[in-house]
Amino acid sequence: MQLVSGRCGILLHRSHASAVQRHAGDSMLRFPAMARASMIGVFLLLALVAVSARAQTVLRISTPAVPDDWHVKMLYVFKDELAKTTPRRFDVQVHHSGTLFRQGAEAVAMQRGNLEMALLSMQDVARQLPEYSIFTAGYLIRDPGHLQKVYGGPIGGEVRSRIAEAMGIELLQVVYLGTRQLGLREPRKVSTPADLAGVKLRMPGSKEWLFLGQALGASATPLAFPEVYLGLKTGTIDAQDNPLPTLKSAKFYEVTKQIVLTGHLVDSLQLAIAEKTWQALSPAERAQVKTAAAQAAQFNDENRQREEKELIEFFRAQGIAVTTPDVDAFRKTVQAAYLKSEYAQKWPRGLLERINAVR
Ligand code: KDO
Repeated sequence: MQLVSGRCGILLHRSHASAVQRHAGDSMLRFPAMARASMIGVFLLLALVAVSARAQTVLRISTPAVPDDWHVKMLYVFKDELAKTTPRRFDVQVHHSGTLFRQGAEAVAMQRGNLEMALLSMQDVARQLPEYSIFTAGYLIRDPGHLQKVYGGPIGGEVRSRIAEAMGIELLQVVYLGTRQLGLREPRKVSTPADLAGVKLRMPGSKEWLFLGQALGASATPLAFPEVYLGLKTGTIDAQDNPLPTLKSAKFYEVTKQIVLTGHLVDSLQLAIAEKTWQALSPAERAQVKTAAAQAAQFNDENRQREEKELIEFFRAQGIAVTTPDVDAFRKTVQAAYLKSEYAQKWPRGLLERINAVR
């Protein structure tokens, strides 16, 4: 019985299927050609949307910089540029003020696959590759032009390859941060490093930074960037060091009475991307990302250098004393401190001379 009824079932099923096919064939013939074409068009469009939505790469960029900082504005230039050249391919998300990752935690976050992009300092790099503490040394890079030539030439190429290989982080583009000067909460005569004895000089919280503060003759105190304003206001610190555009954007000038133009570090950051994210891009996409990074850097560098010239007058107009110390005395003391430090022991042989020789 079962076998018979089963056969019946199959027969019924087959005849039903052919009826369905006939019906479908008939209605396809009756369906107007225009409507069919537009249905196919809609399907293709939906498929395209689905594919492009799946292929979109999220690029979260973390920085401690505040919204008014050229670095944050620059990241929007990067985002807009990519949106123009590769529409909908990337979802660039700018996370400023250290809200996504705190200052100094970005490199490890990228290495663990928790972050795609950041603005890294060479101090961050030196924590993992001590030989590159050379790039944290005071009075090494002479000016923004020297900085561009060092990173834009063979030295920069070697550094980027080594960092990509050893850290799994690709440095896309060097960006100027500015030339670091001292900002004091109370006026003081500062001519040579000896005049900074006992001054609680805030530095970012890593030993490479603290060493620079000590080399300047001060009593270096670690403090995170977001706490500097309050530190100056309340007197938990006596001074901080940053370039003039940062004094303006982070409003440190409101709690500063004197700026001492030591010019002790021509500072920069590196717009960096996690190797895993980088390798997942096609060669054409990588070129587009690099071009967007270069345009963002140009926007940043021009604005910062212009502001560095204009801001001295602005600060004076705010009643801040802007003084020039014996820069040669600072240079000699700081350079000597680095040369006899444990850092210099680890610098790649001949690199100091090569950097100095870049003209
Ligand atoms: C700072 O904390 O003083 C510093 O200037 C250090 C830089 O390496 C960089 O992190 C910078 O802060 C931030 O981007 C804020 O400008």
